[in-house]
Amino acid sequence: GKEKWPRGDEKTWKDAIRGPDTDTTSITKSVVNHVQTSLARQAYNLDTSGAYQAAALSVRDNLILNWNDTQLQYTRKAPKRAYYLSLEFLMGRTLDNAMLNLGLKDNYKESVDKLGFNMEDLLEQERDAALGNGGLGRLAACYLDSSASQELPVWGYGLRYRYGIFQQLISPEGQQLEAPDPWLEMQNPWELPRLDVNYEIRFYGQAERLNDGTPRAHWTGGQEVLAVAYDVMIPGCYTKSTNNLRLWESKPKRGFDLNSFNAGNYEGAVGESNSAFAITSVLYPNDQTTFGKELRLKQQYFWTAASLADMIRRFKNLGKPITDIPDYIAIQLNDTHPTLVIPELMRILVDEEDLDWDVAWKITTNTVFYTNHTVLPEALEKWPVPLMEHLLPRHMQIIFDINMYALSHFLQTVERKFPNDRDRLARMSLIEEGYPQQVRMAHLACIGSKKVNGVAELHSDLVRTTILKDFVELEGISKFSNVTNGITPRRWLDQCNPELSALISKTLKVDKSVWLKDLDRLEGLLPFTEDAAFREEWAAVKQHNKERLAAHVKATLGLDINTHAMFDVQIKRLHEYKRQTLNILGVIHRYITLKAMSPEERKKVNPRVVFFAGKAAPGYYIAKITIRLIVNVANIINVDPDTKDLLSLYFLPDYSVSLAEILIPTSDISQHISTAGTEASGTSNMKFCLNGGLLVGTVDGANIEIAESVGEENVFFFGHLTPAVEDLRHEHRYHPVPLEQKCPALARVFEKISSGAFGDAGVYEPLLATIRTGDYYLITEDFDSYIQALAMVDEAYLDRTEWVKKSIRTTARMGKFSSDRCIMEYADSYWNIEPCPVGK
Ligand code: NBY
Repeated sequence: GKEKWPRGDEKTWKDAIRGPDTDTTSITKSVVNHVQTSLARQAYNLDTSGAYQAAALSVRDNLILNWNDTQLQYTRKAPKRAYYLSLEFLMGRTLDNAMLNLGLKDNYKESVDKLGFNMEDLLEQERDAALGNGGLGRLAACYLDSSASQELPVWGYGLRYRYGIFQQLISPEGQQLEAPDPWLEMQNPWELPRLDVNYEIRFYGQAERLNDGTPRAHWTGGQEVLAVAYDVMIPGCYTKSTNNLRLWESKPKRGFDLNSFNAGNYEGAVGESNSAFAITSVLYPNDQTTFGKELRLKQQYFWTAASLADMIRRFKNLGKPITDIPDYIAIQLNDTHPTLVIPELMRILVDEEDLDWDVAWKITTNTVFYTNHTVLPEALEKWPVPLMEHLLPRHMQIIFDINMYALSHFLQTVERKFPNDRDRLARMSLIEEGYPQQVRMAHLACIGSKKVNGVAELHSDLVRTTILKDFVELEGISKFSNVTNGITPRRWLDQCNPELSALISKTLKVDKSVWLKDLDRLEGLLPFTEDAAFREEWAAVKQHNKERLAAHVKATLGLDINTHAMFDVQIKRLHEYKRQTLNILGVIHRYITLKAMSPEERKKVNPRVVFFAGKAAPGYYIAKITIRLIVNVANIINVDPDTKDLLSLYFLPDYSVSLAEILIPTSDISQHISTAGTEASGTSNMKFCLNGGLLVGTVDGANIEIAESVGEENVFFFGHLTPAVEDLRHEHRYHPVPLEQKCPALARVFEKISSGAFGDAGVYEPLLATIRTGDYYLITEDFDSYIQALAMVDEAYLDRTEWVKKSIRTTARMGKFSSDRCIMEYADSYWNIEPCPVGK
């Protein structure tokens, strides 16, 4: 119906209401207005940082107007909404992305230009929002971009860490040093504090069952802290739809504890408030390992409780019966980190809404969905029962009750079907026996969810046949499915590789506003593989991107890079399962081989520049040694006159989303070489291929599906397959063969390292020892075939025409890996939500 104006004269309001700034003149006015008022600065002494701030505030105004319209539309239409719960959102920078999604980058560029600034310089002023570790956090960011672009009513919920992932420094000896990332030190124009949106969150205290014939309990006492909302606008691409990412900040419920203060206990009073601030102070920097720290569990509960309270408050505004929750809310768990929403929702429904246990359980299990991102045993979350009992006494009771009631039907069936199958019962329990007992979060997430998915076909199969096998037998296979990961082509092609984006639009004769949202259209490039002029343009773009990176490295590190070499890139978190070691050992092998060649032979060698970047978890000793080895090998080979023009090596410090945006478009080849069965999906593999880089990879994760899409002839596969891995590990353990016998080529590499060629050999010994004994990640098993695969890359690169064709075909066939496809799969087959476009 017609809107009612709250007060005053409708015409006065309408005349005064401002629309977005969409032409260069009004954009310029808005930027200058922000210089004068928001920044309180004079135009004549404006520096680049100020110009960035003013441009960002102007773009933000446009986002806010769209955000308001979108949220109003959601309130009016009351569609079912989905909430993406992730402890990590690795957003990177915002300004460029926002201008592109608004379709206003050219206008802003022109405006900034006329004001005497360079847009590229402005963009460089922005700090990355690095509230994540790696793939899991970046996936969440891509999914937000796609949700808004597809006009879906999806909000993200996370934490507003005062410090993001640590800044990585590399000492001259190759040591990784960690420094804090105070990303909020400068004003952050991309968040809106919502001090009025806040919830009280309880910890500790006592939980007492009422024992009045209901399952209710009272949870009282303990400590309460306040969760305060900060909203981040998420613009869709070429649409008004602008979604919300709500991040929670913790603070004390009342600044000081007046009692202790008056009693003269000033420190104690401040201490209490410090512990409240501590909850959202820092992102835990571990990927793939859990540490069982109390503060981490506090973060998880603080965030899930605040997010759920917020969802339920919004739901209650609809005036629907509480049992309708699954018709209006879908909650997606990004890994097990938010699993506490399951007992928290049960607590609200049972203790506060007074529902029967079974009714509450039905609501919960029709609302929650769980995505698993790993099958590595050390990465599966477990929390000690005593810790959980202490911090969250009521939730611990509920988890014990879920274990009893939810599993009981099945346990009886199991008992009948497999009498005395005690092992099975013990395997499936939410509680792992031991000292102490532990809560298995993946089991809780699984039985509390409507559907469970893995992130690539192979990984989803492994979830079904290994870690959750018993639950597949319990609940049927249809609950367990797959959504192969994807990436947003906005950031990972249009934004990071504008030249390629322009070439694609020109060639397809289709505006990017079309193909960026319908990525299968890239197939239209296929006929042009036979067009020599097009191939030249394609190759020229890659060359320019190499030069852009070289300029960046020169400016930041003072190093000169040979841009006429093949660029070979491995960028990801440092981890033994990702096998950066295999890569660096391969580089040393290449160096030894080159050194042994005559100058004549060397002339036939194709020059190669190898790039590494990535952070190691601060406590990950072996990964840090790997960095040391890479840096010290680089120090030797980059100055060896015999080889430096043919092989050079760089470890680029402080890997980030922004660095990835510069590196990915340069690559001829990139490495995704995990031990088969260990990399759930991988997503940078998709980014490289979308930008016309080819892969060297193992038959693992999404590499497999990429090869299916782009053609196996365009991927350099090597190594053992997943089914062989267990047997090989068994062999290593029980029938060890000396390295010299097993893999002579690798033995020579080890000798070189041990000879002190790369500095004190003792430093590397713990790393080499893991390979010599045990070799859990099968370096020795895959080394020879890895070297062969690299030789095939060299050979293929000699035929440059054919190589460029491969590159074009690869990009052309990457449509499947748009995160738009993923998000529509979640919307249709999981959440059951529909687009809710603005103004319709
Ligand atoms: O998730 C990654 C997977 O390794 C990768 O294969 C996949 O493509 C990507 C997206 O699905 N997992 C990942 O990044 N995990 C973490 O960063 C992570 C962070 C924290 C914890 C565990 C894992 N933790 O327990 O604290």
